[in-house]
Amino acid sequence: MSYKKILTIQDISCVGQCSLTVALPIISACGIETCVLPSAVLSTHTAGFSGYTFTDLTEDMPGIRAHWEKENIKFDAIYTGYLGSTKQIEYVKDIFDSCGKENCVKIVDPAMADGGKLYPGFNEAFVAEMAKLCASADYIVPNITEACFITGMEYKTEYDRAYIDAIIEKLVSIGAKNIILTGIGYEKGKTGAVVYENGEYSYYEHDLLPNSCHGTGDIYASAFVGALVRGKSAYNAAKIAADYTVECIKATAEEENHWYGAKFEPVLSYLIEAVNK
Ligand code: PXL
Repeated sequence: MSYKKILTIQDISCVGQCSLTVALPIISACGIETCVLPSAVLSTHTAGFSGYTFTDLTEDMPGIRAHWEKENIKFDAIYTGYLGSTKQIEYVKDIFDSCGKENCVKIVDPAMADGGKLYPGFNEAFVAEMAKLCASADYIVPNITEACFITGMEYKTEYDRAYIDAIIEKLVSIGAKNIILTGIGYEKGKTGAVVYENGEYSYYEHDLLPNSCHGTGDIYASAFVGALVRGKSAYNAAKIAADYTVECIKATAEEENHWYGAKFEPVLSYLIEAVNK
């Protein structure tokens, strides 16, 4: 097995099982050296807690990038998640341009919205910059809400294949290359991911569990990145990530009040086995 080194750029929510506290253990479990660049430090995530602290680390980013350049530190892949400011997206583009090895794979999860709404603190200017970042990535992992904000399409909770195909086409027209559109269900009780890779569509469907929990988007994206960087196709990586996320949600359902995140740790062995197959 070739040993790969990835950089992931997203916030540290000290409590809340999301972003870096999820990406670091999950990608490491996939057997990949995982380097981090925290975009911000929050006491908790912003979905359901109130009064959280937020320290923006945007201005640390150019110095960190310059130091890595001086040390000739380069990555096989770069994966971005929740970013703290519009300016930060510009700095991430500089990192894409100067910190990747040849053929570095860039994956962007435009983590900024869910359930038809932007997360607190984001606005249209942020969405516009994020759309540009998506255009410079090799793979993007939006949920349907994020895809609608990026493309300007109407957000719907009930839809058909033509609507989803139109979203994918619009994403491609703004420069997206390979797309994993998550949370797509065409039938009651089902959900799944539409995978658009090298111009071909595929769809992985699975059961929609009755309990949803916060943070599953980050778990999904991190597991997808881990499997992809371990050499799986986008479809197989999307399938592994979906099956693992389902295991996490099932594990979380065992306790009534675990609302702020998903219990991804007790089922990590499931993911490790899948990526090593
Ligand atoms: O799970 C995405 C995410 C990441 N980081 C922070 C968040 C959220 C979603 O609410 O608030 C700080």
